[in-house]
Amino acid sequence: MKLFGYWRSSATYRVRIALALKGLDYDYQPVNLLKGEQSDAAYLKKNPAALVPALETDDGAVITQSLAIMGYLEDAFPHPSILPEELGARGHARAVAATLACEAQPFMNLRIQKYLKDTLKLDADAMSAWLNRWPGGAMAAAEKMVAAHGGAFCVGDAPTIADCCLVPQVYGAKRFGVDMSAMPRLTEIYERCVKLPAFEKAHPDNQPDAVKGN
Ligand SMILES: N[C@@H](CCC(=O)N[C@@H](CS)C(=O)NCC(=O)O)C(=O)O
Repeated sequence: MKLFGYWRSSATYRVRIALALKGLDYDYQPVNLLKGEQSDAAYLKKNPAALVPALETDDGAVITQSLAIMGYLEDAFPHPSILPEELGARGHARAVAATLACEAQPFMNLRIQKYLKDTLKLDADAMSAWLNRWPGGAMAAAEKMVAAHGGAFCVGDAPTIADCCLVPQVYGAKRFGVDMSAMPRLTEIYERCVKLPAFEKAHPDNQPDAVKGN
């Protein structure tokens, strides 16, 4: 399998965690977002949305969208699973994952932040208000969803697709200064996850395209 991604992309980071939790090997193909390589003609053939990640399977199929990629990995390589066994908990894990991947991260994606700064000319205070209102607001909802469920991880006592989405979201939130002081459960689970070898392997700093000291 080939994973097209970028070291600091939170959506790529999700997939790297899922691959590592499943113990799967892959060929990592960096797409430099700061150089605009997501819009290169060759890459657009893989993902017309000009976003990373994209996963090319050994059969040559190209799957985009991190949640769909993780769904593919779960279908193709079910053991170990990144979903809880009980059906209600499975649904809940998917809901937490979607809250983070669909309601939080899109509002802090690179092209959105560029548009806010370069086109709408938001200053640092307005950017901070945006980040705390939108990604921060969705994370606050995830905090409640996770707190209602209990367990060492987002849903239960083993990492699931929800934790694959949580860790990159917290990584991005810390990077962009989202206030997480009212999110003790997310913070605690994040701290627990990052100590695990699969999460360590998937960390942005440990990728071949990582830029040191950045
Ligand atoms: N919903 C997509 C989001 C993908 C996404 O936002 N990718 C970002 C990096 S995390 C990207 O490629 N940004 C490039 C850009 O904004 O130009 C997914 O889950 O895969």
